[in-house]
Amino acid sequence: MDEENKFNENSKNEQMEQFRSADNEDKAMTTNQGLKISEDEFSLKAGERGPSLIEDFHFREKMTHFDHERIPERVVHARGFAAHGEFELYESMKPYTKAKFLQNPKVKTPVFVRFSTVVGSRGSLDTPRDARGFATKFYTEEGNYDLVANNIPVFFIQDGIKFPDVVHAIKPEPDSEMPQASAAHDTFWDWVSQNQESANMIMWLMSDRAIPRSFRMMEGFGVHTFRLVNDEGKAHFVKFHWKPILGTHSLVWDEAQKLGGKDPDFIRRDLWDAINLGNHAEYELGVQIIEEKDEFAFDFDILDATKIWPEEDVPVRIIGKMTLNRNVDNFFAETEQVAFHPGNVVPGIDFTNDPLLQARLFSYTDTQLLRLGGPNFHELPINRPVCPFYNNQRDGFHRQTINKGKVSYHNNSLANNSPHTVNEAEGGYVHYQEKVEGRKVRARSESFKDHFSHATLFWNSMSESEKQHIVDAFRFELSKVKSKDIQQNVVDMFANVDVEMATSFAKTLNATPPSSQKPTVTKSSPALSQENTPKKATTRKVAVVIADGFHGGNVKEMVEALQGAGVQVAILSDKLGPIHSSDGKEIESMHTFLTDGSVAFDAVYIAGGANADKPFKENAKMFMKEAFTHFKPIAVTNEGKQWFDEQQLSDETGIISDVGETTGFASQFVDAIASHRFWKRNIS
Ligand code: HDE
Repeated sequence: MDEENKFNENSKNEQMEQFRSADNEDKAMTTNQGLKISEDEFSLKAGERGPSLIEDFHFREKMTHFDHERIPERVVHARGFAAHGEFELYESMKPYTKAKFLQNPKVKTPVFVRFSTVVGSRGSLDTPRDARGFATKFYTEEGNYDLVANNIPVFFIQDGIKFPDVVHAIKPEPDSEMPQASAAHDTFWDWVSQNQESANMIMWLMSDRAIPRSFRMMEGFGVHTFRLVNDEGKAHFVKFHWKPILGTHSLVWDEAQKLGGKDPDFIRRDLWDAINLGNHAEYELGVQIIEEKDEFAFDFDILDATKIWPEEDVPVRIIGKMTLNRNVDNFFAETEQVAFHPGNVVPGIDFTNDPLLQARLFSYTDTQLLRLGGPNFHELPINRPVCPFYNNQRDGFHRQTINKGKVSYHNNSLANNSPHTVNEAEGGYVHYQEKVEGRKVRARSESFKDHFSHATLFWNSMSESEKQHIVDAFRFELSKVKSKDIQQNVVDMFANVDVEMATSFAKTLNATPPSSQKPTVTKSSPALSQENTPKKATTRKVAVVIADGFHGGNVKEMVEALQGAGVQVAILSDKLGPIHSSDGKEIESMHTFLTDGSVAFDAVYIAGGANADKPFKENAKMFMKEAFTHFKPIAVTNEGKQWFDEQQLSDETGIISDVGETTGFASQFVDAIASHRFWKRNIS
């Protein structure tokens, strides 16, 4: 095999094939020792009504395995969902980095991506207000490179030593273990108001970014400043970005909460279904690059993880695309056992002194030793690099490799000093030789002391509706806080971001409004607003609500137009099975009012039906009213139009109505779906 083709986008899948279990079909059941089993429903007893016998090895094996089937969930990011895919480079990054997977645009690299919520337990829900993890493992020919990112570009803290504190504060309170998967409680907001470096992250957390519509519609950010190092040893500072091709989109808060009950798996289901349907999730990789000489050219410290590099000042250069195109075969073996680590780097990618990053470089292996039960978790199929690995590490729990020979030390003469180290030119990793000097101190750098400018920058960059959502989120969260003092502390803290904003939620809390001293930052960054993200109809989900006696022609035309535009259509009625049109046709209903609320869809088309009974009509009205209050596009025809009119909703923005004759009805609806939400709609 020539070197060029040795590794490709299929390398990981091919490697994993050897670990996949054989098909069970037509096979005799055996114990784990291979012994065929004659009976699997009754334990071995002394007499039919007698005591069970300890010699029943089959019962013992089956029960013992079951008793040990759980491993500790991740201390954060416990609830995750993952998929396989590939990364393809658009342009060589050779001038900046020697990383092999970033050299040749022809090379495709296999990847595995795990998305996650941060706070909730593994069995919690997909739609809480929370940051989302976006961790990518690139299986490169030089070893695994992990870009362990979030969907928010900044973090709560500047120094990793505070991580246990913020996590303890945001997790359920330790006495009652409440609330689950939520920041809306006293300990978190107490922590926030006593740790004001969190201001910028909290603005993001209160924004729509924290309730994404889909993993397919989320940005990803490496957060820290890393280094790219080229062949000549020259380094540049870099920040990594993932930009979703479908744009960055969110739920509305009421919808997110309802989805938590109706379908706690809403977001993982979205990714699973999309991949199965061939709607692969796509993200472009972008880099922001700063020359070493410009390290101090900004009015913030580029090593401070509570700051962004505004895209208007440091443009994001798009260098490649990742496509997630294959679901896992087994959740536990892959999604649960995958172990990411920001310290998994390849030559050409290096660290900086960001004190948050430095702490992470310790924490990930440490936690995985516990979670995965010992030091050999790199041998698990999902974690193995596609390139071979050789060293003198041996033994430990669950060791898979049978290392041959008596030599397991370095230096040695018995094995010709194998395995041997190699120099940089031969691919040996050499740490970037940054010059460091200083006194040992426990201190925050002066350059990390501004906590509010970027929070105000974020606020200034929001559209009117985005601002309203932020204020509403503060209102919601803080209304759940019981301590008046904590509420007041938060109001006072966020007056440093924007006085009007803090005043708006102070009123709801009955707290003392802040004085009118205005923050001085006037700058904004349009790239931060989701108003400016790509918007498309493709892969959006529409409920087509029909009753018996529906207008066959209208519905057919609409369904064809929607499918033609790549929209996913779900037929919904009051029952499953065939629904009959007035002209003798039938369409299969796969969804009902009982199983799916309007929250499960991006838009609704209420076609109605002449034979709809009263309960149907009431359900349909409720369905459209809910979609209306979530600012969604609604199309109505025939009875649907009547029911809409009967509700006397105050506004027709985003409502496409037709009594059968309007031309372009379906295409108007497709356009409305591509607009996603009608924020100007008056829902009061
Ligand atoms: Fe993590 N983080 N983290 N984190 N993190 C973990 O590692 C930690 C931080 C992120 O899908 C843990 O294997 C510390 C920032 C993701 O498996 C743990 C600090 C960012 C995931 C850990 C941070 C992240 C984790 C828990 C501050 C965005 C899930 C289980 C110094 C750039 C990966 C595990 C997956 C998981 C520690 C801060 C992203 C405990 C100490 C900033 C996406 O090691």
